[in-house]
Amino acid sequence: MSVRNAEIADIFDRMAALLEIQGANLFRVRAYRNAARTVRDLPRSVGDMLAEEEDLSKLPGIGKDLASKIAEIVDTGHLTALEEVEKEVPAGLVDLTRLPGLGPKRVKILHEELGIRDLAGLERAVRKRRIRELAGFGAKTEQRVLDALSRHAREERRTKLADVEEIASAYVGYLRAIPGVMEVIVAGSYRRRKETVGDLDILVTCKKGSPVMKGFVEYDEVDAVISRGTTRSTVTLRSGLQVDLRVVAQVSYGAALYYFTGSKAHNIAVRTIAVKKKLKINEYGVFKGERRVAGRTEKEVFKAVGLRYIEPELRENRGEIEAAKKNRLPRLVSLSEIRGDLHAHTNATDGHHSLREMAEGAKKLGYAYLAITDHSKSLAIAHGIDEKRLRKQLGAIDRLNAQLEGIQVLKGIEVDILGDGSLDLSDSVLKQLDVTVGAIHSHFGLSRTKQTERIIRAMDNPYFNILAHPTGRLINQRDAYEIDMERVMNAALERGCYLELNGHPDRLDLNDLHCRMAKDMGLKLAISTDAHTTSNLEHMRFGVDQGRRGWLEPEDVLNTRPWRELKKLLARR
Ligand code: DGT
Ligand code: CA
Ligand code: CA
Repeated sequence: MSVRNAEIADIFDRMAALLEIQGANLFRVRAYRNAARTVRDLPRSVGDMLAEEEDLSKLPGIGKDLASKIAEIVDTGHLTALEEVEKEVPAGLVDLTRLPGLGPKRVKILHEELGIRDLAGLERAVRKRRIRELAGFGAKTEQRVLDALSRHAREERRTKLADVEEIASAYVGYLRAIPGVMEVIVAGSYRRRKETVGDLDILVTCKKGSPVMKGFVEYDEVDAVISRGTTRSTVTLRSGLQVDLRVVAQVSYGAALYYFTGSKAHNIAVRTIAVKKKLKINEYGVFKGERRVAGRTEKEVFKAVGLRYIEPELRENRGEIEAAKKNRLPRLVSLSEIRGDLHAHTNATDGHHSLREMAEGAKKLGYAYLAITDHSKSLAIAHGIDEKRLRKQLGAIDRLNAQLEGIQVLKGIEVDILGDGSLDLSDSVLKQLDVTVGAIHSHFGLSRTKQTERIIRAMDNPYFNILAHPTGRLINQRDAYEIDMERVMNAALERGCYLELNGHPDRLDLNDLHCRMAKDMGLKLAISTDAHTTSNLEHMRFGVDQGRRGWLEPEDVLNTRPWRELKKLLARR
């Protein structure tokens, strides 16, 4: 049984959280967190690296001790050190620390004062109104905890797209190797590239007598078989993800793919069109009376109902059907059109790799430019840079650019937007940059009006270019702060500023609807990765997927342009 990098990272994150609740040395806590991030971001499986006898202690943030802990997890599936800590601190408390407003210190108080051990215990305490009695908590905190708990209940069962992707590609690879199997494809929300996925819907075509169903339910990662039939089975995996498999005939492949890609709302709307044309459409094909007129390919299906082909990302019944009828579908942006990345960190702040390594990583992706945008000084936790260190970095960029070929490193910063909307660095240094990315990392709790005005004030600064991760949400982890998005976008338009679509799979911020809103308002977006490692640069594709869900065309995206054009767009009037 192979242990995935994400599982190892989760174990380290759990360890860090429990140690933190315990009040352990912060240095130790940090070490586990950093190791978790390193492992999670590795482009290769740690299991494979160990099998090839690679020295893991050479990885950033991983010493001998952590390397041997990784080896233990790969060998045994668990970590003794974690089990030791779990004897002292209830494991269920980790879930509590993930709720907004509850840090490790507060969780420790909840445990010590009220004997709470897990989410269920927390919920009971909230209902009995016992949280408000605690020193430093109050009725407002209690309400926030209650809100967080109900949100948690709703979101719990949806998994982030990037996590699902790792699981899905392994499963698909395994199914493809079963004798007699022909096509294997994942449909559903996964194919529509939705930011989170409820369950996986895999379609298979195969030769007669192929043992694909048997293979499907006997996969190593399967935890439970929910149902098993000849054409349809459902399992749950160790990760908790549910997977449906459907075996379909080759003549129905396109129709089944179309049907199970959904969305349901899209399907229902198209069925109405079919009915008007006296056609019946289902997962087996498009039928005129008893006769199948289409079904082998998706293109055929669209043609039969009189529509242009609609990309999966658009199939949400958000106007795509009318657009297809009128031949006005957007020509969606694609990854190959991205020419650079406008948000990336180095080890000068909280990134893992050097300036040169990041530049070379971007070059490998075929980019023409990469903006280095490290954190600014007030973000002390990330070792943010002040004017002096930034000037030093600018010199280093000049020297690097003189040496590198085929890639230009742009001078940038991810400058903190302070509580009052001013920027964390002086204009005299911002003036020297190619691009200023501004971001909020504090005062998340301001009112909608105050937060909106704070951001607009930041855009008033003549050197401000791009608002990074505009809502601050972390998927399944932290809600967006409140802002009036339309006002922010209008303010950006008026000032010649832009918004970012952050492609980190935990953020995907803006969401699809906000991207669409920007497009409709004529506001261009930067699709950026916010990379903290060279392999993070590859998150661009998640950003592009999200942008496609928001109907973005190449012209709507800043970084589809060569630098000489982009430069003009960034120059504020
Ligand atoms: P998810 O799993 O919640 O992220 O979202 P989906 O879209 O993958 O939904 P799922 O797994 O329930 O179903 C897969 C697809 O099957 C869905 O996108 C469209 C199709 N489908 C499911 N139920 C219905 C239905 O009642 N009517 C129609 N027309 N299509 C359906
Ligand atoms: Ca699904
Ligand atoms: Ca399903």
